[in-house]
Amino acid sequence: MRETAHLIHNYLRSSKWFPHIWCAGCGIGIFMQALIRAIDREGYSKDDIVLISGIGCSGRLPVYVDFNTLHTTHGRALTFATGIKLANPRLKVMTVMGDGDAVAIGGNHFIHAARRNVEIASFILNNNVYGMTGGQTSPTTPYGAKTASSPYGNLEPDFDICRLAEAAGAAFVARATVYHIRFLERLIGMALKKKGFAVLEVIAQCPTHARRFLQLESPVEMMKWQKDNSVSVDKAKQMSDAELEGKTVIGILADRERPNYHEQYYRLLGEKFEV
Ligand SMILES: Cc1ncc(C[n+]2csc(CCOP(=O)(O)OP(=O)(O)O)c2C)c(N)n1
Ligand code: SF4
Ligand SMILES: [Mg+2]
Repeated sequence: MRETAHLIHNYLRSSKWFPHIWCAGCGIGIFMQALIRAIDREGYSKDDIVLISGIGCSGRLPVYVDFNTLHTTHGRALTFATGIKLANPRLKVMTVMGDGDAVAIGGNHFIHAARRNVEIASFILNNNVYGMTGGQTSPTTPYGAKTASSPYGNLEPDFDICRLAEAAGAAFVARATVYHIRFLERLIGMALKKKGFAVLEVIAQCPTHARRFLQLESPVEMMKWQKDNSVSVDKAKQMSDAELEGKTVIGILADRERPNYHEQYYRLLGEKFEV
């Protein structure tokens, strides 16, 4: 394990952009630490990696890390990422998106990036809410939750991001929480190495907005909830639907080989135009 000082010096724009904007106890910083550690452990050169985000609290992450970075428009991280991967396939392309960013406004881009199997490691920080804009309902807000935009209770059923990704064709689909940080780090490493569209949903608490409707006392309680309510994929296979109610299944949910988009694209270019 590399020293913390080395990680801070090497990977954070600490003299330029800090202090960061995140609230005390937010899960996004924990993910950022796991991402940096995973990148360092896998030995990627900073020049060979690109991190792209949309807009949101999670979308702010590329501002703080010293890779090639792009902070784009809400819901469009995957469109920029697809263009970058096609223009320069040698780059390791990653996105970080919020739940709203990825599957509300960006939902169509998400489905089609999975269908095309573009080689992007896609990290979705699911805090069950629109954090940045003041706590509105997102597609992963629980049914019945009282939020800024559903003061009498959310009438929409919530969405399973991983099931959507798997059905749409993603080559790698996994889920982790920020509580299980070492496990999270390993899954980030696996997503980075996948030669296709890799989706890692990360359950990350928003203590400022989601804490109230999840009826939890503090960021610590939110992380304790992640610990107490998570079950591994293997354990989940032994459990009934009733036993799985309210649980978060963590681990690898899909891992398969499919032709990826940029390799097919360059093969076609070579055949037709001798590029
Ligand atoms: C086209 C467009 N529509 C709406 C917004 C306003 N907006 C900014 S962030 C956001 C939602 C953020 O929620 P999420 O993606 O879950 O990220 P979080 O802040 O929770 O990390 C919205 C609606 C915008 N910036 N651009
Ligand atoms: S509003 Fe929520 S998601 Fe945004 S920084 Fe604060 S705690 Fe984190
Ligand atoms: Mg969110």
